[in-house]
Amino acid sequence: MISMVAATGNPHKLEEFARILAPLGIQVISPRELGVKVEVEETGNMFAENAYLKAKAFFEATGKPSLADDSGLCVDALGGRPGVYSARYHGENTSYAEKMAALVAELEGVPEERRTARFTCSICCVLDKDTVLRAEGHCEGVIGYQPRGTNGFGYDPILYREGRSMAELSDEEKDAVSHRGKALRAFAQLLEATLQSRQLQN
Ligand code: ITT
Repeated sequence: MISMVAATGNPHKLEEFARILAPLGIQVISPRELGVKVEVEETGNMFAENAYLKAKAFFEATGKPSLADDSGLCVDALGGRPGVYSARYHGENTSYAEKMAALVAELEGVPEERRTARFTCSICCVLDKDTVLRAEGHCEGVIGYQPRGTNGFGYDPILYREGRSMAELSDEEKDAVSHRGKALRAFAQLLEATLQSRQLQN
């Protein structure tokens, strides 16, 4: 078991990290457990850039391997918006009910076949001062006409796949198809290969 700091202030991401990574032999430690509070300005305009900024900041604050996630919802009919600005879409302090209503309003009149969208998750791990590992995952769907479901978080109720919103899936069902599930499983493989090749070198 290797442990890493979850470089996030989002409790839902923390929960998903723990749920997905524990069976893969990676234990996540919350910043709160370590008593650290790190504010990171997300100045990048790409998911990977912001994930790196967060992982680096937590690594510098704790000296421990740090694992960050930058994610968002990219809507094709909006040229990929809100994308990296998903958390700030329609104002930083608006509720997700308001953000989803604004999104549905922006897509008024757009037919189902052009409502395609995806969640993207970019994972970045600063393992030590010389090693940065990255992975990405996507989850394809369509923007519905109204939010549905109470599981998950954020934009889950508005992204539909096969007639069900992401918020209507159980935790296990979400993790099996989600952007975060895919990115974290790819990351776990990369980490294992990295640690194995180090052992061979020593
Ligand atoms: P940290 O930066 O502290 O990790 P954050 O919530 O600010 O937390 P981001 O900047 O990466 O995270 O913003 C992610 C946005 O994408 C935010 O609006 C989320 O609600 C949304 N999002 C990400 N993953 C999601 C998921 O699995 N389901 C629904 N919405 C998701």
